[in-house]
Amino acid sequence: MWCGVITLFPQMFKVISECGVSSRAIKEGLLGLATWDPRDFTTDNYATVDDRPFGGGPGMVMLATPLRKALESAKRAAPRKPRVIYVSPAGKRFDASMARKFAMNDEPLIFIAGRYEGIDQRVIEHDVDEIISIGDYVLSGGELAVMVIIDALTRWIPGVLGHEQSAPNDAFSEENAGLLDCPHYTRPATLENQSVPSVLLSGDHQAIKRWRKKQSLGQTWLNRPDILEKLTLDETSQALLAEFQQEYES
Ligand code: 9WO
Repeated sequence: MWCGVITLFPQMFKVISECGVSSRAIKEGLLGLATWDPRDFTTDNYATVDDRPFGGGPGMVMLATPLRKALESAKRAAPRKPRVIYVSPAGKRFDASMARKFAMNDEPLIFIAGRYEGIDQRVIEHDVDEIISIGDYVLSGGELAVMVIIDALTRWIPGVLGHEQSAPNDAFSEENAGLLDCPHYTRPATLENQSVPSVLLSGDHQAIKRWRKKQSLGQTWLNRPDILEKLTLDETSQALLAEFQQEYES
């Protein structure tokens, strides 16, 4: 999987290139990550990347030409024809299925992270293939949204996570039928008289699997009923949820 990012703050991407799962994926050659700074593609003495908006109004707009030159350079570096993605609150909402699709398709991606009030609309209309949002709020720049997307899709790249099943067991994964994750515990078994559910210490893998599914159903019912409403539960899951609800309400 290869990702390029057009950004005025390439140093921000050290967070994913030097830390955590994405850093290991890069080291293992499972993820390629490179950044292009539009400032490096300016020709004036001030390295100008923005200008006042036509029609007036507050703030500045990112100039198209440095963006396009940076984008052309990134496209030349991509292993194959890339998909160009602009991140904005106006985009299609990013979710686990999109993350999985990007990772499984292995299509090179080039992200454009905007700053100021945004980028010249002609770049969006003529150079961008897809607009993606990570939520209904405005950040100070697109970089954090790009990092969220890259981190989430990296977990789906085959071989990245130690236990091949980890990503499918993530919350919102299809294998978990889009349910929230179950609670997790680790040593010590007793912590300031707070214990671990005994089933997790039993060694009974069937009972543990049943408990985890029941907890995922219950946590989704409690915290994200909107997700549960969209799901069609089989009889086993319906019975497990009823059992959780009965215990919760007793
Ligand atoms: C801001 C905005 C606000 C409401 C509706 C649409 C919008 N688009 C943008 C926009 O493109 N802003 C630029 C990129 C400039 C300001 C920083 N940018 C940004 C992207 N802030 N927040 C995002 C973002 C990206 C993805 N998901 C959520 C927020």
